[in-house]
Amino acid sequence: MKLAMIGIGQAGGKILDKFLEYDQRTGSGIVRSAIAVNTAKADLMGLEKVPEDNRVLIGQSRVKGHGVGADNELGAEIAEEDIDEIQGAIDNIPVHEVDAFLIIAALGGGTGSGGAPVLAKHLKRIYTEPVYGIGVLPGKDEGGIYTLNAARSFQTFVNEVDNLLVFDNDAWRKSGESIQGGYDEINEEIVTRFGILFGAGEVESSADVGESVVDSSEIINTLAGGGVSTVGYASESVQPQSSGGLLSKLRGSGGSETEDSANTTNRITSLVRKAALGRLTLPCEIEGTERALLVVAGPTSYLNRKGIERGRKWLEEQTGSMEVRGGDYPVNESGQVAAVTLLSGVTNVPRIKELQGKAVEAQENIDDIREESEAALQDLVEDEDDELEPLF
Ligand SMILES: Nc1nc2c(ncn2[C@@H]2O[C@H](COP(=O)(O)OP(=O)(O)OP(=O)(O)O)[C@@H](O)[C@H]2O)c(=O)[nH]1
Ligand SMILES: [Mg+2]
Repeated sequence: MKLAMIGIGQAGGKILDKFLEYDQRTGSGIVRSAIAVNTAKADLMGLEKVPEDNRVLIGQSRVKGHGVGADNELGAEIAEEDIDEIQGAIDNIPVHEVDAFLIIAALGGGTGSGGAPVLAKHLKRIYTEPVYGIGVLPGKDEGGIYTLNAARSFQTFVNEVDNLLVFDNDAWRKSGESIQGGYDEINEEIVTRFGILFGAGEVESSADVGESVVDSSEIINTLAGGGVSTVGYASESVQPQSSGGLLSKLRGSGGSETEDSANTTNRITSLVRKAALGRLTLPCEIEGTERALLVVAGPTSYLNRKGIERGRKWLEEQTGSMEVRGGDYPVNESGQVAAVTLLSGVTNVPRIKELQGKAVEAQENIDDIREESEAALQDLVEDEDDELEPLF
């Protein structure tokens, strides 16, 4: 499906940049438009793929292009004050050609955390297209303010969007790596998962003969109803399909019958299990999921219908959901078969509960620290009063 993507804050912008790179590399055609919004000028200048005209600096009169320093209340205020500047950039994109908006932000900082919910609310008021969010949670070691920001932003953001797709940095942390290198890899993981998911609805019907190609409306219906979503992924290397070449002649027609065997069926079933039971973008219990979508991507000859149907049924059993859709995403030039499982409306997410508990703690600590420092200041002033006469 075609998306108007808006990255807000530093992480939001970087992930947006990666989506553009992915789109150019794979020809997936999911990014119809890309807009980056930030209070920090340097972050906007550091982007590589987002067109310069689509980079919007907000809050200049308040923070002079230096960011909001993890103050997400200020981030939200600035986004509200400068919403017309953001809308100005959106006015230049062909909204009638997009299937949905996708707002990308990290929830632990200030600009994205505060601004993303404000922007979602604004877009919902103006447009009829669905508005989705990708929200990135901070690592557990990042400290109280990030936790508090993320918990507050999460609560607001999830209510403003049609669906919040969550990625938890904490579950994807790799030890012994520089933060920068780490984020680069993490962003690649984010883009691969969501790229295949949204790319599935973008196959030109004449290009490939998928037997049950996923349509944009199936993605939209799976996300409809709101709540929080998580995505699973697993892939396996295969021989790319050389259409009409010698290899495909030897194998047969290169059509969907070629690899059709118990073997292919089993391979796909295993891949689906690996995707759903492996590391999800937001780890959670898959039982209790409201709706799900299974996408199997790769060369047509490997997209075995029986395997996909078995995988879909298995997902139905595991999630207990009556609404599990499934289909294929033919990518003949690919050297991989991949299964992507979108679990929408998940309910049992320990990380979110923990985040909210920690945030309440952090909130209380911050209040205590404030009260203590007010009292300390009072003491200080009073002590001085005892010994010194004021000058005036
Ligand atoms: N996945 C991912 N997370 C990132 C990246 N950069 C920063 N983060 C996370 O994002 C959070 C900070 O959000 P940023 O996007 O840097 O903050 P911001 O929205 O620019 O807000 P301010 O800098 O406070 O104005 C932290 O929790 C980091 O873990 C990135 O490239 N990828
Ligand atoms: Mg920043």
